[in-house]
Parts: sequence; structure tokens; C-alpha cells
Amino acid sequence: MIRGVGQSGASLPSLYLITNMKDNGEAHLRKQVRAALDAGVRLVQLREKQLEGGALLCLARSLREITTEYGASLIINDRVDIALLSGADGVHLGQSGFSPRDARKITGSDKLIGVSTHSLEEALVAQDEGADFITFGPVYETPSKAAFGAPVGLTALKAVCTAARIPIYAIGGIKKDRVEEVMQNGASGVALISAIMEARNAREAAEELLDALRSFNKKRRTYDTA
Ligand code: TZP
Repeated sequence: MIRGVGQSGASLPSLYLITNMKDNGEAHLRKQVRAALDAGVRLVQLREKQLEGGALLCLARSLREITTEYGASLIINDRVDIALLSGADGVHLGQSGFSPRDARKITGSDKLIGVSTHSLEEALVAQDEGADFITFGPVYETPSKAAFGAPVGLTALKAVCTAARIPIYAIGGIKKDRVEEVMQNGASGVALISAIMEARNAREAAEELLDALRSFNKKRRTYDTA
């Protein structure tokens, strides 16, 4: 696995923020995303499955403007059409929508394609089909995925990180205190929703997560060159 570089050669930040506005509304979503961008987050996925096309496109365009201000990348969950219409940098696919290979036929080579995976097999299929990166999880228990059974855990994360060549974001229950553990097990970064979207102070939460990633990467560099 090459840390932080997608199959297309694009370099990927180690923190991947995913939105979920729940009942808080769009203004709150924009506020949390902006606070995260202020802190230094540079990769954001718009994931609002409840929104119909028109409303989703409108929100995607407004997040496109905000992320552009900060030089950050914007990824759209599932909807290749919305990704193209909003000028987003890529699309994030689930297991039940388009395959990465089919999505690529629509997006062309310059968009990023991410895929949600939950097993080694899914991860390797996504890689073979040209995904730039994957999320793997849920690594830990997290309320939104409780209905889908037990989390995959760190051993499975490590196995996927050892076997795959593309960047892997650990997802599911990621808080600042768990960053070091998932990175030690081979993740190239962390993807998360509630740790930032539900934080009282989203800027501070994002800064703490970025600090944890930076201090892990610093330790890893020291270790790698020792
Ligand atoms: N896929 C696997 S776990 C998850 C998704 C979308 C939810 C992550 O949310 P949180 O709040 O960071 O645990």
C-alpha cells in the first residue's frame, strides 16, 4: 500500500471529513465544514442520502465554493451526476451502486473514485476496478452502523492495509484517541463523521484530529529512517 497516493497518482490528505447534517440543517452543516476547513481539513465528502437531486446539487455547489476557497477537495457520495454537475473532485461509491469501473466511464480519468468497503474481498475488488482509495470499516462500534452487526476491528483493518496497494481510510467510531491505533495498523488516514460534524467546537475537534495524525506521521518518519 502506498501511503496517501491514489491509483491515479493524486495525493490524498490523511483526514477525510464526511458530512451528515441529521436534523441540524444546511446552515449548521456549512458552519461545521467551514470550521473544519479553517482547522486545515482538505478532503470533504458530501453524504446526505436523504436529499433529492435538486437540493443535493444546490448544496454540492455551495460546498464546492467553500472548499475551493480553502483549496480543499470535494467528493460526492454515490451520485456521479451530482459530482460532475457541481464540479466536485470525485465520487464515493457504496457497495450497491455503480462499480468503480462503470463510474470511471462516466467521470473520466481526472476524478477521484473512493469506495466504501467492509471486507478484504470488497477492498481488493475496489482496487482491481480502479478505485483511488477506499474506506474500510466500521473499525469500531458506531451508532449509525449498529444495525449492521459487529465492527470489523483492528485485525481486519491490518489485513486489508497489508494486502492493498491503495490508500485506506479507517472509518467508524474514529475519535482523536483512536487515531494512533488505526494508523499503527496500517491505515493511511481516517474518515469520520460525528467527531467533527457533531462537535460543539468543530474547529478545535478538527485541529486535535489533525494534530494526532501529524504526531503519528512524525513518529513514523523517525521510525522509518532509524
Ligand atoms: N461507513 C462505515 S462506518 C460509517 C460509515 C459511513 C459511519 C462513520 O461515522 P462516525 O460518526 O465517524 O463513526
